Amino acid sequence: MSRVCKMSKNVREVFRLDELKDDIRRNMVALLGNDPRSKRKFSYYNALAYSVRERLVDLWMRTQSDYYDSMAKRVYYLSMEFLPGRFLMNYLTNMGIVDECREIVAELGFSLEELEEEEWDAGLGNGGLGRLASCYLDSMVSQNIPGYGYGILYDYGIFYQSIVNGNQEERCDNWRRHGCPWEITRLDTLYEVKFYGRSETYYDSDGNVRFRWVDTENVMAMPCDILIPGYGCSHVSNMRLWTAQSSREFNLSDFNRGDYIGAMHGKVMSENITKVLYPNDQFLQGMELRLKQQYFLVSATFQDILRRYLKQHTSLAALPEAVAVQLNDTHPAIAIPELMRLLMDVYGMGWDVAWDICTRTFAYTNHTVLPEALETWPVDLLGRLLPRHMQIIYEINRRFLEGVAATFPGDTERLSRMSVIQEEGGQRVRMANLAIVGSHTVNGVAALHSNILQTGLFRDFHEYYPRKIRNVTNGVTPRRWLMQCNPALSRLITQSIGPEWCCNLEKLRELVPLAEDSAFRDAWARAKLENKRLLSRYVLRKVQMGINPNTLFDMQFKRMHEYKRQLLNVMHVISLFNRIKDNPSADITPRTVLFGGKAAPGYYQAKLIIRLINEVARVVNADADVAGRLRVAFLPNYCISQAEKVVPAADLSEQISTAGMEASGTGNMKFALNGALTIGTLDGANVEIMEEVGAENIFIFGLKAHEVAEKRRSGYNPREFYENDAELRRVMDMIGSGFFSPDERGLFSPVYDSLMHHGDYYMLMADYRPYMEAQAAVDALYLDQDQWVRKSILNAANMGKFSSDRSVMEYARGIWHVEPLGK
Ligand code: NBY
Repeated sequence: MSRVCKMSKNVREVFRLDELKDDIRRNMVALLGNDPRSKRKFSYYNALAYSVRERLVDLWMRTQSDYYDSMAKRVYYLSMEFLPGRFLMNYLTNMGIVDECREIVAELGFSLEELEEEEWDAGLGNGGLGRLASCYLDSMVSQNIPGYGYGILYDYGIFYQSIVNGNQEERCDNWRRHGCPWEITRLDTLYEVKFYGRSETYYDSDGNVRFRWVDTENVMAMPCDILIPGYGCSHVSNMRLWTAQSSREFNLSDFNRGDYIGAMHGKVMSENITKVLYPNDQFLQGMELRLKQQYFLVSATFQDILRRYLKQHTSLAALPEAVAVQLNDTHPAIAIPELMRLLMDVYGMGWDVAWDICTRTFAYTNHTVLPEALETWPVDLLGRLLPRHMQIIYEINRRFLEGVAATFPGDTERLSRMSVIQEEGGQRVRMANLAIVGSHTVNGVAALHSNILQTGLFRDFHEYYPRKIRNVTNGVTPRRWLMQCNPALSRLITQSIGPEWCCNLEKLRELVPLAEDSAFRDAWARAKLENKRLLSRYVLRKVQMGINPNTLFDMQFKRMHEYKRQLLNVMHVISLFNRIKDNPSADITPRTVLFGGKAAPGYYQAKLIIRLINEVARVVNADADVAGRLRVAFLPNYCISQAEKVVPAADLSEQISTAGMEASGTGNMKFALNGALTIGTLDGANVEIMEEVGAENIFIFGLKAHEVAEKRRSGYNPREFYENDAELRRVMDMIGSGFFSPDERGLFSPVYDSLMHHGDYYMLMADYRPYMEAQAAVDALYLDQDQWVRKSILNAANMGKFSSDRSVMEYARGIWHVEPLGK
């Protein structure tokens, strides 16, 4: 904190703000080849971006030599996904120069906001898992934890979603088409990544049997760095993203046979590895290209890690003292056999020494218990692409099962459950089992989820390794998710309790007494209203629909998935519609219900629910009786920059997943931090949010995780709810009979059938009535604005725990065993 404060005092000097305007003009000419007299916003955005970036390069190099000189233990956060969103405002915020920059940009004839809008989101992830990785990078560097993010520079990020006739359509996200000023490409650093070939045995000079991986097809990995400035910029780190380049000697034999085009084809194909992000969340598609992407990340990253390590060490024996590797889910778990291969085949170690180093280096974070999301790879596929790794995995498993068998003699069922190789239905490698066996620590992402891991999904492992599976509750960075996205509320908070909250979110507790101060409540309500006005303008621009900022803004923004139950929300909307139609003069709380979220392109049911939302919106918004009381909209292309507009404007945050299925959720944290009240189930981190804000300040409803499990065991009958609840029956019949799809009556039958005929796996029918009652309590409270605003303040005030600074420090102390540098 002291360095932060010092920096902000002389920020003009440190960042040479007096020269910024000239630098922008200079970069317009020198870097972009543009005439500075042109008024193109995009050129000015770029020139500003380069001028901001160049101010950080020095600090970055200084940070790196700090790490080097102190021989600090480094943390490597390996993730197939990062969702940083836009960089410009994040850099300015963390540099503490937003206001200064606004003035300078104004002198050039622009508003900072309009230049901000010129930037494309870096959408290199699907959802929560990728965004968490980006929040953690911000928190690591802000707290002087020496860490790096390692990932893939996809040419095409998460698809751009548009809505055409109510349906989701996907367009490719060519986010770097116009260049990306934040990237620092290392054209001179290339690592070779091998695929295919075979594992060969030979004898070394001492007569020992050794293995080498030969006849491979090679692809080159080139790094591209994006700087990650910490808050106050006392440290600047980077994420290193890999891009695939064909190797020059690719398919030499084809060249030699004179097949020039054939050889070129191979070169071009090899560059496909980093072309596109797989757009699935919570679902595994066992594609060879995906496994190639995973190994590509892992192989290039470990060459880089070992190169850096060996600059300062002569032996790899001390690797776990100098390096901590966090696996963001199992997607990079092939790193475990890869490190074994490097230690044994390249550096000549024996198995036991190598295994000890390996298991002291890795830790694994699990983000899901959904069976369809647990990675398994066919042994055939893995063995063909990575033959030496397959051998090593078999050996890891053989030794592991020997240990289990010794502890639980005769328990063959247990052995087959715990085996890294799944035998039934064709041999497959269970990546979660591999990750648990090869890591020293495994963590879930919220208390409830970690508990489910210990007692459910990973129960056998918890019995075998009683201290391995732990919890680290997720968090979000208050820099982006309050300070940057919500200037109105941030200003008010800083005026009232000072600026320290953004690096010490627990400080928000000082707002608690202010909830009783009516002048403060008025100011709070004004800030929220201002945000709602801004969002209304955005909605008008995006979907040509006017919404009234004085209505209750009810929001559900997240990936579309049946377990997240957007459909339950729709069922509430339809019920409200019916109530208004039945009694047009009824006194009801006016609501605007907004949805946003992408469906995986192959997920039929999720796409149908998007269509349903849009058809319900069409009917509701066109109805004269309903006008002014209920409006519904689906905002296309939910992404980080849209979230920054949506989150600050929410009154009500919908967190209504089937209990036991949402590992944590992080949207729930962002909304509450910005003063939204939560309506939710006791799932994921909602449980802890309730503990923090108090049961009286949150709307909890529905089955609990253990009740869901019991109902599944004892036989759940959704029809019972249909038969006993007339209002529910009417809603279901409207969906099933084509009320919302008059031109295609059977359109929504699959939605109806999933609840009525296919067992309602996510138990919407059971939770409908409790949800309706919780929503009625929301309506009643909203009519009492004074009480509502009080609770809104208390929500934000009690969110200190959910800062990613806290999460990262828990990882640092409990898992990585690193201390902040210079403290
Ligand atoms: O990770 C999410 C969880 O659903 C959420 O509850 C949690 O808060 C968040 C951060 O811990 N998981 C998630 O976002 N998962 C993915 O995006 C994802 C992406 C790809 C694949 C699987 C899951 N994949 O198999 O390719």
